[in-house]
Amino acid sequence: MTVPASERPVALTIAGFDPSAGAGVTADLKVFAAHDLYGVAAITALTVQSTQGVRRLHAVSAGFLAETLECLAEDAKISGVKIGMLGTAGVVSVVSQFLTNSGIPRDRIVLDPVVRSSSGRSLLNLAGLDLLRGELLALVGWVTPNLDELAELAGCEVSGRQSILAAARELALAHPGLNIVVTGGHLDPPDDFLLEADGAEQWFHGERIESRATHGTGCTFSSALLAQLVTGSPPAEAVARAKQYVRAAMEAAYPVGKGQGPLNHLYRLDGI
Ligand code: PXL
Repeated sequence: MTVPASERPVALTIAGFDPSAGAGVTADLKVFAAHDLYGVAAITALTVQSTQGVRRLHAVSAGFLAETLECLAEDAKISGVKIGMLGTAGVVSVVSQFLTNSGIPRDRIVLDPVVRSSSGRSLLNLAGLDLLRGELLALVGWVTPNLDELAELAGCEVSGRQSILAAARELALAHPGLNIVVTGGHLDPPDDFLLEADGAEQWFHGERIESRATHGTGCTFSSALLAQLVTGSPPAEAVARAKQYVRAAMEAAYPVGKGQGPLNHLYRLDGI
């Protein structure tokens, strides 16, 4: 589906910068471009990293982020927001304030509750996690935790399918209006679970792909989900299509670097 350029919605990513461009804002902007959206970005933190892992973090000041968000919002109509790595409580607080005043419909705000990089580095401090749970979660319409992140959000152990159901239901009870997608990349098979705000539950079957291109799959899924929501897909269809996109981008990946390589977010441009 091609959206005429004159009608192209603007989507905002609020996330960290990964210089290897597999995760964070750079990945998100590629995902938005692949879905005919115009992407804008507010950076929460700089990282020093490659496909081999995160070496160092540098948080952007809360004031600088607040100015960036204000500057973007007073210029263009923002049709949807994806939120990724936040780093500190100050940043979480700025994002909460921005969402409260933005007028952007809650069902077009997707939070990927990034706690740790796949290489094990902490990307959100404890005070930040507390504020994410206590404040930010109530302002977003969608959250896309993996198993570890679901355990952090619900405050219980999550390992198998039954515990995913229990933790997601617990989280939903505490947050009316929240749609929850648990991404099951670490399950076998890698199925995802959707608990919609109206209580509807559905598993989405996934098949394991043997690939070294796994860097930024969470970022890619959440921004593809937002792109689907902005372009009008209903909840279950948005999840199914975002999952399909991640799979296709992983299957079309080409080698970059010595570690976990990026997905091929722009696979639809191949051969043009
Ligand atoms: O995949 C989590 C993630 C999100 N955002 C940034 C990251 C990472 C993982 O490394 O670097 C900027």
